[in-house]
Amino acid sequence: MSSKCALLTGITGQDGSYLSEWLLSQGYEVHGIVRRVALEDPDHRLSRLREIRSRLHLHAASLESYASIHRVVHEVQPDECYHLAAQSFVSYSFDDEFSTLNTNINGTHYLLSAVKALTPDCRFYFAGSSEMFGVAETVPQNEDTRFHPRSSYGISKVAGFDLTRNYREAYGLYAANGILFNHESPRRGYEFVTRKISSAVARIAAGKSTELRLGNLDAQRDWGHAREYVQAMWMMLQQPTPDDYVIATGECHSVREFVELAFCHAGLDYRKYVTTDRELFRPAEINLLKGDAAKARRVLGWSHQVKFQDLVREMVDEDCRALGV
Ligand code: G4F
Repeated sequence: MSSKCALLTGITGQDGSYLSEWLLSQGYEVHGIVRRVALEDPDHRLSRLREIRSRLHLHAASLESYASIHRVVHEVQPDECYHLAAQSFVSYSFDDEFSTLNTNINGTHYLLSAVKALTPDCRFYFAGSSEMFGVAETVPQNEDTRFHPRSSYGISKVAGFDLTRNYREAYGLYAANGILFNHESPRRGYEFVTRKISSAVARIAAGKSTELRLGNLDAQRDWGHAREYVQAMWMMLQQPTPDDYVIATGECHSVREFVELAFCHAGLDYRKYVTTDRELFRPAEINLLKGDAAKARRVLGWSHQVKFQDLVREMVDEDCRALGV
């Protein structure tokens, strides 16, 4: 067992909560940066951390303030830093490009800069994304595929990726980039399509709703289980040298397939309930993302175990259970 100390941004989110559980199970002291409002409204904003809250050290700070990030890094003196926080909803990034770019790029820059100044031996993980590939030239995408992002969110992630690699190359920081494809779970936020679907299925099955409005049903994504993906983040920081890794299942499915399976699992025919709404289509869509995680398999020994069908069923079951269906 280790007695290392880890600092997480985005600890209240899906990935942050699973990663915290994993790190605690490995004997880490786990610290997280949260917004002050989260500490004032713990029932709502810290709900994913409910079971482990008493074992965590939470620090109020803002990724928009270098001074506050500097203060927390100075206090915590982490051995490992996992930078997960971001404005991560792609659709929203079309509504407010400025805040997405400012928060995501500056937040990464501030954290890297504070780690370099205060704890240069700290190992740093950046949560890159398959959204960086955008309209990719090749399928599947791996670490050598050129980036062509299609949203300010994707652009901000490319900038974070480049900053992280630059701190590795220029200052010798142990800094690794994960290029994670979509990863879901019952803890996924309701704004993302998988949880929007699973929660709607539960509401319809419970008789509380009769309709689900969606955008592009033909988009295809490579969906894995978040619990497994956070372990890959940790594995990246346990290697002798820092590097960048694609984490994916290598399978892709359309939104329509997700919908069909989710409704079918609850004994419902999706065609009776699902309508498409042009308003929910994105100004620039990514039609197909499929990852090649061969390098992660070879170097990290990581591979996904949870199958697409099981992921969909778990999400629907959890949402139905919460409504007593
Ligand atoms: O669930 P989504 O919103 O996820 P998206 O845009 O692929 O991004 C997610 O995964 C990335 C890779 O890991 C992350 F970097 C990012 O932060 C986020 O976690 O949309 C998936 C697909 C899109 O093609 C979208 O157009 O579903 C399509 N879609 C169709 N109808 C919808 C809807 N998406 C949402 N959110 N809501 C809809 O009604």
